[in-house]
Amino acid sequence: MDIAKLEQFNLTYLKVTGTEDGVVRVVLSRPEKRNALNADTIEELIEVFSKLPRMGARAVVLAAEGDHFCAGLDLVEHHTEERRPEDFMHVCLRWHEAFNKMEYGGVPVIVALKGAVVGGGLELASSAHVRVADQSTYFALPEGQRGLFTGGGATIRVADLVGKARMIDMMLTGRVYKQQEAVDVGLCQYLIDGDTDAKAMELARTAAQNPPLSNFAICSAISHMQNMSALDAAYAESVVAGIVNTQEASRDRLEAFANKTAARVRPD
Ligand code: 1HE
Repeated sequence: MDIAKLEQFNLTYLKVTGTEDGVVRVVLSRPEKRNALNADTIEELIEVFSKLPRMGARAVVLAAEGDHFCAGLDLVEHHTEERRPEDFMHVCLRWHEAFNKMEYGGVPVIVALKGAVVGGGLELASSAHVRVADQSTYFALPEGQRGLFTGGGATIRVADLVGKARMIDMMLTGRVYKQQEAVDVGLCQYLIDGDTDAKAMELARTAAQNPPLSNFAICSAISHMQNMSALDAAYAESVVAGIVNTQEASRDRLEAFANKTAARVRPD
């Protein structure tokens, strides 16, 4: 991808930088407010995640400045704006737009977590394809305690990750998950001792080596198929596989396997 094109973004709450291998870093840059999501940040996420796939990004790392990944909805903005129900419904539609661009955009999004991943911050994290946590990371849905309800897709994505019963418990009681328990219930796929940013970059670079068409299918088709009946999903899978599995980019890889020069799948 052409890294220079990333300069076209005019951003206040995000920083976007590219690397030579097509991995783009998107960094939440409002640490003084614990990266709380105000309306402008959501607009910036929509802008960035709408354009990056068409700009040729091969993978994205979503990271954050400061000690906390994201404190969720900007509660102060929400309080000050005195929104009516229809106002907040429109706020939610913009959140959905941003997070759908991430989940269905066809480019792998790896999120580097730390500290609080709460409320809308967990909705944001659950829209990524891979979640990497460290020992400081904790997950919660404090909506019940705040007199709120999730509005950024948690009822779909967080329920998908942890199941309905756990999500309801998190919202009713403010239960916090962290460390190995967070992995065990499905909130993150990696728990590391070191820097989640470095691990997310490593995973993104690995994913970026797959043919873009394969990644497109992995990072959009699976999500779409989950929304379909089993019968329709099986049909859609055959159509996607028909296209992906006959692509030019897979020929060399298959030939390498056939002539025994390709790496084998080993346990370590
Ligand atoms: C904020 C926010 C925020 C911090 N909106 N400004 N989310 C929550 O219920 C989580 C609310 N936040 C917290 O519980 C804590 O701030 C943290 C555990 C994340 C971090 O604690 P700490 O001690 O490091 O920071 P702090 O002193 O609480 O906050 C530092 C500043 O960030 C302070 O601003 P300041 O101007 O007084 O310095 C805080 O006001 C500000 N800040 N979190 C606005 N969330 C689509 S519906 C989704 C519904 C939800 O997301 S509900 C969950 C909301």
